[in-house]
Amino acid sequence: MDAKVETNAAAGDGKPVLPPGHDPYHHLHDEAYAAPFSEARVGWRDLISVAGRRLESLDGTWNFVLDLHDEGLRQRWFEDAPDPIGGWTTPRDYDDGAWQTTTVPSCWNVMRPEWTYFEGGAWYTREVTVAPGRAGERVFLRVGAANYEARVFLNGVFIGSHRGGSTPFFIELTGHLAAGANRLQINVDNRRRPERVPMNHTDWFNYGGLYREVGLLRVPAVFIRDFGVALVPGSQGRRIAIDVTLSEPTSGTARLRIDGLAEEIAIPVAAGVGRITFDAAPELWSPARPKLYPVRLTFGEDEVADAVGFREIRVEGQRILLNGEDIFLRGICVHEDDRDLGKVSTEADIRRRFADAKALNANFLRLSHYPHHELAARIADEVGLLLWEEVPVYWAIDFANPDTFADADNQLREMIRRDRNRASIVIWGVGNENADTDARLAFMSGLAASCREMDPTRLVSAACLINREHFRVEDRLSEALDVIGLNEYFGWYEPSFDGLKRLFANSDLDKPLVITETGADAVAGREGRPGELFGETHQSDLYERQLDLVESAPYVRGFCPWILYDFRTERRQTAYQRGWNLKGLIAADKTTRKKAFTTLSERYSELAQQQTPAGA
Ligand code: GCB
Repeated sequence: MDAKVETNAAAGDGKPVLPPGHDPYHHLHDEAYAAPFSEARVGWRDLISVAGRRLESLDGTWNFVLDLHDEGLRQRWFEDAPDPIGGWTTPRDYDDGAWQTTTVPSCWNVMRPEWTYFEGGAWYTREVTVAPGRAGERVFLRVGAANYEARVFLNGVFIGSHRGGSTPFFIELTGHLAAGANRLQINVDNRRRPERVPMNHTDWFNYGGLYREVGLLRVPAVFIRDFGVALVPGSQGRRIAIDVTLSEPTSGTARLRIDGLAEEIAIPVAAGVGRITFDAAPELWSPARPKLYPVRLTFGEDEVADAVGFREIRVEGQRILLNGEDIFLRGICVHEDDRDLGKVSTEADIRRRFADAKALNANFLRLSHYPHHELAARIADEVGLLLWEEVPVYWAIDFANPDTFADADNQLREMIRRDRNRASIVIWGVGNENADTDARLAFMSGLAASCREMDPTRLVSAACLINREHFRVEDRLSEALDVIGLNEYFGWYEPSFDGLKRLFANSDLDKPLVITETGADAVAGREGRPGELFGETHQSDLYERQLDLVESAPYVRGFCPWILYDFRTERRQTAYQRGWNLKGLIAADKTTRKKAFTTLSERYSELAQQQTPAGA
């Protein structure tokens, strides 16, 4: 038990006495202990563009302990001085000097076999020494992602919290920093809860931890918080819009330079915001020619730099047009999951993902079911792949709960803010397989509206379900979408393909449809007879049948099956699966290709030949 005591010299005997009113047993009976640590919550408005900025890395070794009972919050561990145990006058229940260490970024589930299924709180502690900077400089902590809720403490004081397991957050440290060593503690809680996003039921593994990079960012007193550079929709690639948001409601002039396009463009800024459009004729970005332009933006003492591609994506009737040309999305879904690293994505892993997608002759990836590492879209920009990014509004979200909406909306806006300058991203996904209820319609239409408000340059979609009552593509949400995503598992969960024929025959769409999932489990190396479940033959045959049918429906403008690699999911426990979803075209070793990989790559090669140059 913790007794926060002070030595009261006046007491005369040198023994510690309790401060007035302090009850050392209080925390045993206080079930509202967590409430203060959900305050000071940061969100999408607090994000800062890191484009071209140098982050001082805090990755590497941290002290680490699991905290199943939230004792650290109940007993306020963070307030205790980090004295060695031998010098204590009252007992404590923690001793960060005695903990094991871990490496950030990482997931605790893959650190020790006995922690594989741990869901709860954990503490990360390290010293941070911040060298003095220029006068007026501000220092922010940036966490790339922490699943799911994070609370940050500096020098014994709670300074901010964040929820949402796959988007970055910033907390300002200026004013809390001491000269010399500072003690930084981050409490991360990955408990699944029915009212969170995702909720407690998902078909992927709930990894916990500080699993993306952590660093410090120094910026001047007034800095560029956010900026966007994109083609003006409908301008035929002839006009560019730039918008800038400063950290303060200051006025002045921001200056933009785009090498090879614009020498120096002045952007008047009033009350912290500015927006202009100007004529330009950039070479357009496409998967075939992923042209990027170096962009530099300055305001006062601050500068950001990026490499940006210009392209236009829109729908016209049942078609998807990239730079005005019809495109068929030859896709594949992918999770962030690694047998050894869990949810940690390294640059090498992302590049392998994209190299495998290119080997499939794909031009599109659905980054499911949550925002992936930001590097993914940067690399897709560079190598020429189109992306769908989505938020984990998955299955039975608590759609009637306004706080759940606030959480989902914040995650969506954080994703858009983080990635809106990436040409590769063409679709924002607002959900996956949610039942068509009134509450869900209001919730997800609200998310679609947020997408349009934040970013008028991209398409909005969601992976919908088949309407089984009318057996057709019919979902009230489609009104709010540009592209209808459809998950269907004919040939797997529903053995016959007749349903797919019926579905296509019954459906009459005025928008493009993308098959956002289909597939079958197959144990790598287990050939199986035709029709035999969990065999590679059946998986490969399913791809052939699906593509035959899909290609016959004119409004199907993309095929994005499930999934590139086998991935961990504890809800699958047959003799074949044992905690893994085996619908990958490649096994969990990320090397062994199943037969269906070749099948799809051949079919995509044929489709690519029919494609206009932009989508090739
Ligand atoms: C789905 C889900 C996806 C699952 C997949 C499956 O419809 O969207 O998250 O993993 O099916 O394998 O059943």
